[in-house]
Amino acid sequence: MAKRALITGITGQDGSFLTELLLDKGYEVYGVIRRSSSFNTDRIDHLYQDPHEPDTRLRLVYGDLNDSSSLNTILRQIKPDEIYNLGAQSHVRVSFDVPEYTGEVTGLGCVRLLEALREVGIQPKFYQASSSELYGKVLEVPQTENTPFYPRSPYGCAKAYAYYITVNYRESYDLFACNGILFNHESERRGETFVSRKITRAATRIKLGLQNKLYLGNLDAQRDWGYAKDYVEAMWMMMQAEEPDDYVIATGEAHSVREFLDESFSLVDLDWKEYVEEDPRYYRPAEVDLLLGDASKAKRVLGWERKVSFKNLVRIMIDHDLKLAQQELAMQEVATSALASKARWGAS
Ligand code: NAP
Ligand code: G4F
Repeated sequence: MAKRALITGITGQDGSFLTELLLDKGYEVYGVIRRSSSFNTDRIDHLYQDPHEPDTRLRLVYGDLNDSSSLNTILRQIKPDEIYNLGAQSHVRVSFDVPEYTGEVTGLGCVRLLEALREVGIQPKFYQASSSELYGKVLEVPQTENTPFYPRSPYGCAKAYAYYITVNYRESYDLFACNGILFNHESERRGETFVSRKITRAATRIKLGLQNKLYLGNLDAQRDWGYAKDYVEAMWMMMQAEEPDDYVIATGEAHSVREFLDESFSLVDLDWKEYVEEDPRYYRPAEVDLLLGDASKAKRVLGWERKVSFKNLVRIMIDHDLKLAQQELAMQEVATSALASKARWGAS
């Protein structure tokens, strides 16, 4: 019988790649989606809306990490073999604006799900999307599974709660529960307000004359950036290991926002210094200056290694966003010529 996976955060970047991976491996995938006033399933539409070959192994259910009763109902009905808790208010800057809400979803959401498991009386494997933001003002470089945490944002603090409650349920209830401490990972599906995608969208739009300027915050921050597809593979590998454990997933290379700009703009033959302005609106009350991970445990125990380099990651994102900008330009041209012909007919 096919294994059943339940994913919270299925509409996000990682949720969409993980769904593809699990369907490829023969799983039935259930995704928790939130009711929203506009469509929020763009990243997975290609998987369940193909009229020629709709994948009936993917099913979406309404629920919310802030709503215990929905989580109880979902677990009772689905009884999954594996749960991937990827749902979160995941934007660090925004977490300073909505700290309480971030605590609810990103922190308490995890224990709501864990408690729902106990109430329903099932023992699925459990993956918690932990984050390198736990290290915050880093106490050691590079960061490993043993580096103490020092979160620097409401998001980081909420993730710290979720990390420890996952460890606690593993130890208290003999649950197969893992924390993947993932460093930044990006892709062509990354949300457009995260710095990597903000840069690749802007570089390609500026190239085609669709945008003039790019406003950014701290250009000196350094991150260990990998490709999201490689990282969802690590999630799955953790869940297939003999013992539940916590793992750092990272590339072992740090690059600054400035370097991300260099790499992106050079791929479209532009000099970013002519277009980028620093805007204090994007500064954070407390910044995380440097994140650099050591994933040797994941390599040793799971055999996990990243496949996509920093340069290739930026290239994948630029190639994708260039096509997007070309489509945007073509649509603008169609709209302009329709307006022009309307004006001509109107004048005659
Ligand atoms: P993302 O693109 O922001 O996706 C977040 C997902 O969470 C979306 O599907 C969102 O649904 C869902 N969500 C938000 N609030 C929810 C709620 N109240 N109940 C249920 N679902 C809710 O994030 P991502 O980059 O894929 O990251 C996945 C997870 O890994 C997150 O927990 C993130 O914090 C963590 N993480 C990410 C990185 C990274 O570099 N990407 C690194 C370490 C850890 P809507 O589409 O409806 O908003
Ligand atoms: O792209 P970012 O917003 O990612 P950040 O804060 O590192 O968080 C991401 O990675 C975490 C893993 O470490 C995840 F847990 C989290 O969910 C999220 O996916 O910002 C990266 C850096 C920061 O130092 C920020 O100050 O870029 C700097 N930055 C400079 N200008 C900017 C901007 N960040 C954003 N979002 N927008 C800017 O205009």
